[in-house]
Amino acid sequence: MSISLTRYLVEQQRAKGRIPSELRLLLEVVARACKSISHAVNKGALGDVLGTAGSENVQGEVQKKLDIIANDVLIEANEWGGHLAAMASEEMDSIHIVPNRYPQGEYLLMFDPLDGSSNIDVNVSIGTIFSVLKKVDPSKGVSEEDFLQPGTQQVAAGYCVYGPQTTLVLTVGDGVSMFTLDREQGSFVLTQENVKIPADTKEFAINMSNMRHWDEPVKRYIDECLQGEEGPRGKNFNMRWIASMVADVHRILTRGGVFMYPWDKREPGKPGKLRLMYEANPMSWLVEQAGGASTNGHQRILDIQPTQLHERVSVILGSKNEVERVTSYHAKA
Ligand code: P6P
Repeated sequence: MSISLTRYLVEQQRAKGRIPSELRLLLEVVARACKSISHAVNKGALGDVLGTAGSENVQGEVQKKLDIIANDVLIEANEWGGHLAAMASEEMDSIHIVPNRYPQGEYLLMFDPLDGSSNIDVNVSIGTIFSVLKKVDPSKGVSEEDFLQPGTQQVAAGYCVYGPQTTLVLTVGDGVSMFTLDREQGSFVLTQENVKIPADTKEFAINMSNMRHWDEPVKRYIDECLQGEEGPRGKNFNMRWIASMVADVHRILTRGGVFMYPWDKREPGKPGKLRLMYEANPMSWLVEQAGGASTNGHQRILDIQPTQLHERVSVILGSKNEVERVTSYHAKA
């Protein structure tokens, strides 16, 4: 008998006491928003959703129409429920405080509404990434400072990948579960529980075109992989790079691997390309909950104390033994 997301969350709340009803409501609202985003994404050229919106986001990136559609869907879906105090998004410069006409809750929701948007127009998997924190002091008004908590403070994290299947992947601190959208029922159905990433792998994911810009530890690691079984690793490696973090991480949660978007010399003042609060932190918690590891080359990503809402970070995550190897090369450098 299939278990719906709703039933799974009720059991997490009732049987395991892991999530209060307000958090359960939040997660169900986010899942419904992801269903709406999936519907818009699947329209493609049949809907007025492809191409650019003629604007830029806080990162200075050209916004796609679907970036804005997805952002609006998540804002509108979450404003009225009374479970949230505020939201933060890759697509918005500052936090969005729940308007006074609605009750405010104690949760903070951060998201990248549509990650991998360079893949939208070419029909390659993209996704929504989200992370949930609690307000530091419930008695005070919410501000941007409330969001600046390390990833270890997350109470829920997940993503929804819009690919051949639409799959929601979630953790509330009790392992990682996957839910596939049953379009006939219109509901997410539990399709995998207790996801585990193998500690070893033969597959790495990195944008090889940046090789000349990498730091020495990353060059050493990738060079050893490329030497294959004649080299120090004694085995051949395969490479994948989808340029949608959600799709690359989903592959790693499904069959192992290591994903790297390291610091490079192109913009030395930036610690990396990916954002800490709504990309690296949720993905790092999911990966750790599945037995993997995630560092910035020097420390556990979840331990990083954020100083800015949109700060970036270098990311090395996936199969534990590979992440520890890359991190050890940084320590020796
Ligand atoms: P590049 C998508 O824009 C993204 O933020 C991640 O999803 C992805 O892993 C990365 O950037 C791709 O970057 O430089 O390879 O296009």
